[in-house]
Amino acid sequence: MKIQQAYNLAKEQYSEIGVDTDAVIEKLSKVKISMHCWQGDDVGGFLFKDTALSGGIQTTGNYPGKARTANELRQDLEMALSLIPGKHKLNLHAIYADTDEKPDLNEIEPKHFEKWVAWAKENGLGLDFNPTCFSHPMADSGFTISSADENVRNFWIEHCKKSRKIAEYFGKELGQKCVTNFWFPDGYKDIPVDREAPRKRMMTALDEVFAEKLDSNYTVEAIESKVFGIGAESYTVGSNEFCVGYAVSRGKAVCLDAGHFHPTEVISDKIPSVLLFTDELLLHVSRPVRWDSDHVVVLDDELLQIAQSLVRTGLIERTHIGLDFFDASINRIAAWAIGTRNMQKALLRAMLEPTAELMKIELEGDYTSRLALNEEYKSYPFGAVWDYFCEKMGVPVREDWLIKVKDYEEKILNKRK
Ligand code: RNT
Ligand code: ZN
Repeated sequence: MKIQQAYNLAKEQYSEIGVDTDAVIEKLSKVKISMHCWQGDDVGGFLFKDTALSGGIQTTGNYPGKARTANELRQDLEMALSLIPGKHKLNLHAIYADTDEKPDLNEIEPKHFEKWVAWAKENGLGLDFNPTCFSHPMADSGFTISSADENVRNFWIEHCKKSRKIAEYFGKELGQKCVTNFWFPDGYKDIPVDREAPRKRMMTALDEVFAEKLDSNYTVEAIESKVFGIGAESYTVGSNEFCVGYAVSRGKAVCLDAGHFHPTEVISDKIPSVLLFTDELLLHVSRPVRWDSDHVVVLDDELLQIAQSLVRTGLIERTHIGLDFFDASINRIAAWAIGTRNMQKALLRAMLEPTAELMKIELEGDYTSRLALNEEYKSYPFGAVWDYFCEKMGVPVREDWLIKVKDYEEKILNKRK
């Protein structure tokens, strides 16, 4: 009752600035977030049990209860999804194949992912996909698809080709586009002599990967840039310029990861530029703290600005919102719930803004009003709308979700020894 009353007051207040909260709620309920499976087990996967995480990314922490099998991961995902309003997508990496066979990465096939598809159908979820070009002996040199060694290069080309088939299978089975993200950790720890050759090799290799045309009703393919990784501090083959150039010239999408740029560069400002030159965009919403640390997404200024860039001019229609963080120092289900709910909260706040009015003021050059109003709108009662949205969607309101996570931790996670 209190939630309804608070909502009614908020609705009235927003209507005074021309915002229809019911319409906003309807719109928000349709936005799918692609939740990344790898928060559930610290980017381990199930194909190679004893391989360390490589590729210049790191999880730190040893919080108890990490999922050890695909069944456990699905159980945890169901728990997390029950705390998040709406129907979403799950983003799988190739190493999460769920099979008794032991295929290497260049041998994976749709059949190794059948259980995921069945589960996605049962739960009304979409699936996205990623080839896993790290945590494998063939990536030990620090190079994969751009390696100077033809054997290594071909292994990864084959893995990427196989991954495309799996993505197409997901798209067809689930009747919605599967977004496939191609990220390669390739780079040098120290200063290279030749900065061009690895990029040429990556370009040629990608052209081979993408040679077969796939039905765009079922898949969209993105390539993700990066500025540096641990152990590849001096040079990254798939730089921003490389990836944007490749995507624009080949009709692919770019994946912008919030942690893959210099610390004062923000992706909220890149979204509208990139989408002038590509049809679609993929985001890896993450939170870099001093480096690409992949902290859990919080409701900070940059998250709000990302949401504003998507909502204000309708770019959300051409953007796939994925999450990319992995924190092993806290309850992993809580991490999913916090990050995903925050992404939704940011979108809600952006949707609750009288954008047309603000744009008019800006065009008229009244920057005093622009600043004044933007600041005043920050304290409008968005929380009341969020609470009402959660209640309406049948998920816990406010911090009530935490009780459920604690309970699950005690009953399920703490028993995983
Ligand atoms: C690494 C990239 C990449 C990975 C995932 C696991 O820096 O952000 O997206 O985090 O593929
Ligand atoms: Zn990423």
